[in-house]
Amino acid sequence: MTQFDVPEMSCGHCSATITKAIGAADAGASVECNLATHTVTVAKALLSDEALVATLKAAGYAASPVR
Ligand SMILES: [Cu+2]
Repeated sequence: MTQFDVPEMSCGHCSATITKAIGAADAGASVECNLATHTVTVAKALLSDEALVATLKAAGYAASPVR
């Protein structure tokens, strides 16, 4: 499980776009978006953290893993 900082995620539309983008790239992943903290938690992903960051970037959101 990895948590990503996604500063530009600010509303339900953003979280829906992000959830859909990750779902399209990795159908088995579970995605939880927290609008209050601007974080996205991805569990059960087959993709690497780097690939998930690239997926979020392609969807229009800069992201970085939280360590
Ligand atoms: Cu939004």
